[in-house]
Amino acid sequence: MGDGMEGLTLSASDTIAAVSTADGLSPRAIVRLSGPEAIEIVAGILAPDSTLPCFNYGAAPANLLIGGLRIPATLYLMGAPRSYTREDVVELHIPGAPPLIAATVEALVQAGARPADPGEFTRRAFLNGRIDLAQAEAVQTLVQARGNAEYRAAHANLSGHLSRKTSAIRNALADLMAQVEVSLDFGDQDVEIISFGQVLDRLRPIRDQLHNLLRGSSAGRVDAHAVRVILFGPPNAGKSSLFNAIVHRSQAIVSPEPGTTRDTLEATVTHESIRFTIVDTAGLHPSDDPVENVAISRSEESLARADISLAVFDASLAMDADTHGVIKAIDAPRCIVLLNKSDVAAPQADLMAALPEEVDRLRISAITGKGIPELLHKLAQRVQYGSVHREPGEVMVNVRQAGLIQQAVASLERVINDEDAGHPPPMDLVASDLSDALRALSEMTGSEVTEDILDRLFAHFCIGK
Ligand SMILES: Nc1nc2c(ncn2[C@@H]2O[C@H](COP(=O)(O)OP(=O)(O)OP(=O)(O)O)[C@@H](O)[C@H]2O)c(=O)[nH]1
Ligand SMILES: [Mg+2]
Repeated sequence: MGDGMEGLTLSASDTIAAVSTADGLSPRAIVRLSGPEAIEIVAGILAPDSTLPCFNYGAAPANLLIGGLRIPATLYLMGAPRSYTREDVVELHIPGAPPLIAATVEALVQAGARPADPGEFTRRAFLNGRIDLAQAEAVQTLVQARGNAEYRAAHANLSGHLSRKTSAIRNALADLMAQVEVSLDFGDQDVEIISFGQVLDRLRPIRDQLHNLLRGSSAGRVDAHAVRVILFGPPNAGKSSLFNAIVHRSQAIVSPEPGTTRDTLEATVTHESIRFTIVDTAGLHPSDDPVENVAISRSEESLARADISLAVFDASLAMDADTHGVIKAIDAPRCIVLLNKSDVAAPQADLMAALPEEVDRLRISAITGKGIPELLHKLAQRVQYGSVHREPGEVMVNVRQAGLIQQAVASLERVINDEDAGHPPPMDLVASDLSDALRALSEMTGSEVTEDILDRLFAHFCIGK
C-alpha cells in the first residue's frame, strides 16, 4: 500500500455481519461475517448438537438456533488471510425467507457482531491490502452489471487490469518527475539536466496512453471469454474423472492406466451465473516418449493460459518425482490444490507438507462427488472476489476514474502547451503540473486516498458487499 494510506484505520477490531444476497424470496440466502470473532459468534448460535466444520475451506451442514427454531444451514469457514477481507470470514447459507434472514442477522448481532455498513466487506478487503481501490469499485460494477460485456470488463478490473495499466503509466510519470526535480535541485550546478524538449518527448506518449484508457472505456467492448480453469497434475490422479464430474458427462476417457489423456479437452459449464471453460490435460510426467512429451508440453501451454489452475493429486499416494514436479509448477495465487481420492484414504502427510503453505486446498473425490459443490462455489468466489488473474482485455473505467484520468491529462497538457513562442516554462511550474497529474493517478488505485473519499465511495455500495 502507498504512503498516502497512513492516516487510515487499518485493522478492524470488530466483527461485521450482513446478508450478502439480494433482497426478496430466493431458495438460499447467504449471511456473511468478517472479523476476529466471526467463528466464536457463529458458534454462539449453533444448535447444541451441531459442530463447526473443520477450519479452512470446509463446507459443512449445521443446525442454527434462531429465535428458538432449529434452522438447517451450510457453513463455509475461510480463515485469515485466505479470505476476501483477509480476516476470518464465515458464510451461513440458509433458506432464503426474508424474516428468517433478518432474524439470523439479529441473532448474530446479539451474539456480538455489528451490522455491516454498505460496502464494508470490500472496504476491509481494500484496507487489508487484498484489493486496490479500482478493484473495489469493480466489485460494485460487477454486482450491478446489466449484461455480459459489463460483467466481463468489471471482472478484468477486479483482477487488477486497470490497476496495472494505471500503475505503469504512473511509474513512467514518476520517473520523469524525479528527473525534473533533480534539475530543479541542481539547476545551478554543472550536472546533466533534462531539457524541456526531453520532458515533452516523454510526456506526449504518457498523455496518449491516458487518452487511450478513456477511449477504450467508452467503447465498452470486452472480450467475452469464459474463465479458464485448467486441471493439471501427475498421471492417474483423477483429472479426467473430475473433468467429467464437473461437466456432468463422460466426455473424457478415464482408465486405471497412467497416461490415458493425450490431448487437452475443453467443455464449458455455467455456475452461479459465471461461465467457466474447464480444460482437462495430460498428466505431467517427464519421459522419453515423444508422443507423451508433446502431450505434456500442451498441458504446460494450457497451464500458462489459466485463469485458475486446479492441481489434482491422488492424495492417498506417497510423494514421488511426478508429484514433486507438479508441486513445482503450482502458481499459488491462482491455484487450488485438490486432494482427490479422499474416499480411499486421508491425504498423505508428506504431500501436505510439501505444498506451498499459502495455497488453497480442498479434499474431494471425483468418484463419490464429495467436495465438488464446494469446489464450484470456490471457483465462483474467486471470480466474484477478484483473485482471478486474467490476461488483459479491454479496460473499463467508471465516472470517478474517468474524472481522475481527465485531471491528469489536463495537467500534462498544461505542460505541453506551456511552451510560449519557443520559450520553455520554468521547471518548477512543470514540476507542479506533473505532481498534480501524479496525485490524480494515485487516487485511481487508492495509493493516495483519504478516509473521506472512501466514505463517499463505499456509501454507494450495497450492504453485504
Ligand atoms: N477411488 C477413487 N478412484 C478415483 C477417483 N478419481 C479417479 N479415480 C480412478 O483413478 C484412475 C485414473 O483416473 P483418470 O481420471 O483417468 O486419471 P487422470 O488424472 O485423468 O489420468 P491421466 O489422463 O492418465 O493423466 C481411474 O481408475 C479412476 O477411476 C476418486 O476420487 N476415488
Ligand atoms: Mg486423464
